Amino acid sequence: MQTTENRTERMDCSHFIDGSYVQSGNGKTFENTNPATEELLGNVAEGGTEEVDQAVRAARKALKGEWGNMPLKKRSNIIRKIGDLILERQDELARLESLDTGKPIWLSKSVDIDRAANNFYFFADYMTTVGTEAYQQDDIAIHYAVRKPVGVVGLINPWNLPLFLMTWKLAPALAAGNTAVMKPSEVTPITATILAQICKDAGVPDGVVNVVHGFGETGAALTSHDNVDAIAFTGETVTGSTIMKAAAPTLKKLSFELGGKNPNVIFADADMEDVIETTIRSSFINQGEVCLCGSRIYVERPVYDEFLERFTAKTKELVVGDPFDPNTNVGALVSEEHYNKVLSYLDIAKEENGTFLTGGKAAEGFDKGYFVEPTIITGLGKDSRCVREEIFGPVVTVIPFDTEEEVLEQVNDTHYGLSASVWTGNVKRATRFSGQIEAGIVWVNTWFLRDLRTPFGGMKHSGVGREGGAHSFDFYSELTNITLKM
Ligand code: NAD
Ligand code: 6OD
Repeated sequence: MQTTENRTERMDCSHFIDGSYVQSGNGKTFENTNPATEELLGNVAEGGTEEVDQAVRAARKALKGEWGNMPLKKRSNIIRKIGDLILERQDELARLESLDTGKPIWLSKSVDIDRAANNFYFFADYMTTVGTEAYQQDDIAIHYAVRKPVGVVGLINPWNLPLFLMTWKLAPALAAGNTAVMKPSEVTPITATILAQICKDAGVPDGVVNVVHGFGETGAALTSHDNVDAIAFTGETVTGSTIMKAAAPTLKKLSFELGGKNPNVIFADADMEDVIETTIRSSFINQGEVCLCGSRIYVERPVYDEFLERFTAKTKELVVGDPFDPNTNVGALVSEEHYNKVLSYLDIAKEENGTFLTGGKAAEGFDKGYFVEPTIITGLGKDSRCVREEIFGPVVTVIPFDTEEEVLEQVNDTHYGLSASVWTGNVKRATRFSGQIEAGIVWVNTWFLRDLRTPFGGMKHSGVGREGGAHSFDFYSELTNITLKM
């Protein structure tokens, strides 16, 4: 592969416990590789129950210390400062995020790192405005609620948007006064390691923010730990189910953002220019590794041919390549394991007699790295595995429809319920149709347009609870209702 700059940089990752970087007690590490070059990026400390326990003890102690008693304004200023320091280090963080994930550098910079900073800015402001409830009961009593942190929270995250998603949990957790133990994905450990130091540099006291690296077993040590009060998890649906079982004996508070198989529904009266431009993004951005990507595309029959022709032409223009080349649209998939999973679905589509309008194979011209061509498949029925299962790669299926009723049935015929996009110029239909979709998020004539105050999350097998604004804040808070008899 041609590269645009020297990327032989190495970054070893240690745990961060009680304000210091530490190795595992038994010295265990694992290797982290660059998915675009297959070169070693560094060694990562592999934590077990011992390191998780140390981090939880540090977090518990820190709750009772300065952090637990810090005036609101001071805590808000520290949280804002974390956002500032992220932006100060934006180029470095973007570079490391792209090395670790394989995503294009322009995307890391403009979306991942920018949003990571904004997560802190948003909650630094939000925490200074939020109130609680109070009720006057005639002349009998006043009831009012007092907000407290939940305590020690475990934050477990996936590899697709590593810093973006970790900060989406850490920012509200800190804003609500909690202390945290973060468990980043073993596939992308780098930026969380740096985030811990950034928090310290911003003035977060030792023990408030901790990182323990490792695989699923490390996460499991956190979910079953009896001194952890809540777990916020983003990842696969089956992992969510395992965590729910593991957390049951200690009755932890749980928030889950899980998998999706999101539909895009395109009616004939939609603005086709806008549809094509946005559908290219919603299909292939971040190599299709965004939980909100619209991987099932339904198109009303009168515009089916036009859509396919224009969408195929635009997809063929996408450049698959070096994440550090500014012209790259689609980088490398995150790991060999994930690459093999995505390729296995392309084999399934062939067995199911799908027609490939683009792609259908690993991208050519790369001796190393996990590159897959953006792939459009038609001719698959509603029971096809490629239409029903989450592939989480640059692969979409396109299916025509004739009536609103018929497409609604297909849209909702899934265990998933994360998001959907509806494209129509008819406001009445937009309102009627979007209200009937079984998903936590529906975008009309757009995709992934975010306002951090809105409820974010999935229904059915796509999640438990909502994040965003008041929803995050409530998850990371406990309320005590106090009744004052008059
Ligand atoms: P994953 O479930 O395999 O891993 C996620 C995290 O959980 C990792 O840190 C992993 O080490 C940890 N983990 C694994 N087993 C565990 C266990 N038994 N106990 C505790 N922790 C455990 O997911 P992934 O492959 O890293 O990420 C891709 C998935 O994430 C996709 O399904 C995608 O849809 C989903 N996702 C959802 C959202 C959302 O907002 N709904 C956002 C991003 C990604
Ligand atoms: O925008 C967000 O807040 C969010 N959590 C996005 C998740 C994207 C999943 O890949």
